[in-house]
Amino acid sequence: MAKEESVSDLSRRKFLGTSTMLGLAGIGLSTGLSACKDGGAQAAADSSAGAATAPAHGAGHNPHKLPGQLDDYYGLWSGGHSGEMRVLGLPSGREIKRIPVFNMDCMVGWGITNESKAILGTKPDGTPKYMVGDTHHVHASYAKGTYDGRYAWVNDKINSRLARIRLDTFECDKITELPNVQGFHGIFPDKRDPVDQNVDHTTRVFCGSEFHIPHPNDGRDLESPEKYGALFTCVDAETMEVRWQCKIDGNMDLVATSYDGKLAASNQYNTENGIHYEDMMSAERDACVFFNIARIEQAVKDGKFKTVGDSKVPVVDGTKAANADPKTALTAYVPVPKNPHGVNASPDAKYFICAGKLSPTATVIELEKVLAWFDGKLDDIKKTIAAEVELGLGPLHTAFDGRGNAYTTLFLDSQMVKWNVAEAIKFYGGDKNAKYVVDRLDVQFQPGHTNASMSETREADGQWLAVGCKFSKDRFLPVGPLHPENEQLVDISGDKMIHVADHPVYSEPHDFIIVKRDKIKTRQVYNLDDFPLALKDPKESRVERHGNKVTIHLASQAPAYSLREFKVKKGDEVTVILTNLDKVEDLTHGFAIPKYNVNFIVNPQETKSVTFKADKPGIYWCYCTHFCHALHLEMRSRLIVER
Ligand code: K7E
Ligand code: CUA
Ligand code: CA
Repeated sequence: MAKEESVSDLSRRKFLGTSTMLGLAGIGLSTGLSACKDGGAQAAADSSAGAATAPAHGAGHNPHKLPGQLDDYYGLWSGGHSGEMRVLGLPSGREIKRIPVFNMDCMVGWGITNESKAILGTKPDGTPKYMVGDTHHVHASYAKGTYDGRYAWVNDKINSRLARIRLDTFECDKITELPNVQGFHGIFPDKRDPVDQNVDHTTRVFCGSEFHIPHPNDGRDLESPEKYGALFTCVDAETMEVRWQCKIDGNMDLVATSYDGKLAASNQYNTENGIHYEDMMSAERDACVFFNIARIEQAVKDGKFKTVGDSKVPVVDGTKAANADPKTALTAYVPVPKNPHGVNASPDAKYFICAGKLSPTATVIELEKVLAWFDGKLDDIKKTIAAEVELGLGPLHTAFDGRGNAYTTLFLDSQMVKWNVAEAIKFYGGDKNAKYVVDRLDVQFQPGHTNASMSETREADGQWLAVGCKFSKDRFLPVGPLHPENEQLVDISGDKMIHVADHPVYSEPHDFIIVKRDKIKTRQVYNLDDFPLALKDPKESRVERHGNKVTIHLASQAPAYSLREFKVKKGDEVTVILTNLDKVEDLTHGFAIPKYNVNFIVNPQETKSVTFKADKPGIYWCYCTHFCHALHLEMRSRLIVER
């Protein structure tokens, strides 16, 4: 820490004189989280070298980090249809890591090594089952209402898969394909066990599905809407096995969970259960569906379920018609304006906020009242609505600052609106003097998701807001027809929102979370014992043959592989098992074989393997792809394939 302090002291002195040179419009006057001051006029004068849009409301906190200075937050970002997840440092916006998940990555060897293929799943010929993915929502595991740094999860909308990322290594360790659903979109982990209230950490992950499909989807019932359905899926957070599914009316968009663990919620559209585009938008209101998790699990225990097709997963009936009696209902349908999009739980644990999308409103639903309805103590489900207020055009997603304010993206208005939830409730209750809109900020352009630092936890700290703008237009150097998205950073520590930075990102992040850095403890070197195939001593390096199956046991130690050459015969099935015996942090080696589609890295004390058919006789220099040593370029072995 001492090192960092001195860097930031240095920054305080230096920044006063160099703010314009840094080209960071209007943010030069204050440094660090503790030094915010209202420098509006001075900032405007200093911003001649800055961006086209100067901050509207003064200086704001400085998001810039000096060389060697660490960020304050991890940003866990979805990578959209790149299929990956990304890690940014915030507030600087520096990209620290890309985590291959549903995509192939020839740097890491994801989709190439046997270990990654085992996670991805393979076809009978050994190739990955799917090669594409579309990640939207990243959420992390909880304990005591805040992040516990164990896992993050991300969905694949294309192939309905849920992936888990270990937050000690920032690598994907499990992928589960959900049965009988399509358009798996919203996900959210529970925040404590809904059944055993003594367990105060994440136990399950809930998954909504957007597209109706026939049950089973085997070509039989193509045009009969009554055979179609959408299933809400519960996955075990530890085993990653699917525990149960719940059939509901309509399509599910985003998912949120309550802090008491009892309820999950999903915004629903297409109440009409239409299977053609035009049939999906006739009803005036859709719903936010609440799932009573304990009751669903009891129904599963009691055998009150069906199964669909070949799947053995229990499917309970959560449709509206089957759940009219609150005392036994598994689900509650709270009516909201039609085609809602995001649903977010407020950090005070009291409210769920549904963004209207087609309606210019947000609906505030009170958790206590929903629980009261399930207990039969509320005669009308509509009484769960604490407020429904107008915000602007195209509300999509909402973040919180922990001080009672919500921040909602207005896609069509290209704006962030900051509004006060308590005032909105007063206004809705008839107090027309209640001013619930606190501030508006134009963003560039058309925001989808937004999130604030620690916003989805009891520790929402109201420091930073990131806005995922879908269009960057002319905000960055032109690079041809494809534009980057624009992640904008906003200082929300004061009354006014202050836009402080733009960051181009490769298409196309959706949701992200901003996690205080001390919540995450990484391991920087692997443990050799965690890998059954590890070669513990370079002296054990060898070539083993069983029929035409050949296994190469190999180690890397800078700057050499333990075998200088290895011989196989044409037609052999060759498995190379490579252990990186270097123990030093940041000493990664690579292993590439020309013409054989092999490339992957091994981190310190890690073991990985690849299997390929030696179908091309000749000499192939296997070489280290990852710069590791002054003799990195010399680090190679000769693969000899005899004819
Ligand atoms: Cu609004 Cu997939 Cu969360 Cu995109 S979704 S923005
Ligand atoms: Cu080993 Cu480069
Ligand atoms: Ca775009």
